[in-house]
Amino acid sequence: MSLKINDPANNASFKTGVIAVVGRPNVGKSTLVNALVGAKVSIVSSKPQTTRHRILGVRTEADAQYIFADTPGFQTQYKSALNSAMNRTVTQALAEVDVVLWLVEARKFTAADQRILPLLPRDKPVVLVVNKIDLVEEKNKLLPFLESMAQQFKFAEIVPLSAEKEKDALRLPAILKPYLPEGEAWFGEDDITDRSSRFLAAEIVREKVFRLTGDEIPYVVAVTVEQFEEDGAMFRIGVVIWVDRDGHKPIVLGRGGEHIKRIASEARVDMEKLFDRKVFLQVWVKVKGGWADDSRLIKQFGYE
Ligand SMILES: Nc1nc2c(ncn2[C@@H]2O[C@H](COP(=O)(O)OP(=O)(O)OP(=O)(O)O)[C@@H](O)[C@H]2O)c(=O)[nH]1
Ligand SMILES: [Mg+2]
Repeated sequence: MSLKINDPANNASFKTGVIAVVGRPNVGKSTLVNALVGAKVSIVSSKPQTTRHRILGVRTEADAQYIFADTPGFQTQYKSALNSAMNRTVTQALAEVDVVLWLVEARKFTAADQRILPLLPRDKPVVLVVNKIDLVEEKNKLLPFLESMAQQFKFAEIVPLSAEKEKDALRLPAILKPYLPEGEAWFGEDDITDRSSRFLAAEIVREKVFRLTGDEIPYVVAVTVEQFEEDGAMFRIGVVIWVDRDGHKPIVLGRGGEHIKRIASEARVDMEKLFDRKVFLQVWVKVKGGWADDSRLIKQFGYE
């Protein structure tokens, strides 16, 4: 059966709402949004502070449209212009939505999680998602954790799950639906994000840098798209990986360019999957000193 999201007969009961997904870095926000959308609209890595923008991921069902706002992990430990911009993105997202999903990790409630509590709105439903329950070996330890979380705030719902298990994550829409306001769909039934293919291409490259380089490099890297052209049935894409210092460049390139080749080839495979067409990808590495502390460059690189 095809969806008729703008059919007036349906509109009386159609629900559309924006759901902010917030939490400290690395709790699994982007993993969850991707599972709910059914495609990779937001990049994921095992390193904290992977997400730098608010990215909308859209899920459309026969009688509801869920607009999930993935956000950067909120953190107050390190101060830079980039981190302040990321935190502003989180507080703005919280102000503009209908429902808040707050993610914490099962049995790992830290000081960084604690600092999110005062940001939670009192006048909107807040759903607590306790993620990564697959990592809790003794399941009987989960209940006391859920009980202690329930003491912290008046949550609308508490949902333990594993975002990496699609079936588990897909319990959420039905739980959220009662909290969405009635209204027409904002996005077309095939739309999955508000972000352009250009933006997604840059993010895919940034994900590979996060995954394939050591601890320091991901945080001194920004990615811009210099070329994005249709060439017959394929896309020709050229991106620049900006690093902070001359010394970072050889690390990103690797010996004999080994590293950058791997970043480019893994990124190309992901792009071809997401865009469903052949991609010719070129990647350059350039130096722009101090960009993460320069609010002008932060804007230029698209971190508003
Ligand atoms: N074991 C397990 N790992 C998970 C689960 N969900 C996410 N992860 C892992 O947790 C790490 C962080 O996931 P992300 O989705 O990037 O987390 P995030 O909250 O978006 O992180 P930032 O964007 O940095 O704030 C990745 O290595 C994921 O594979 C889960 O349910 N179980
Ligand atoms: Mg993320």
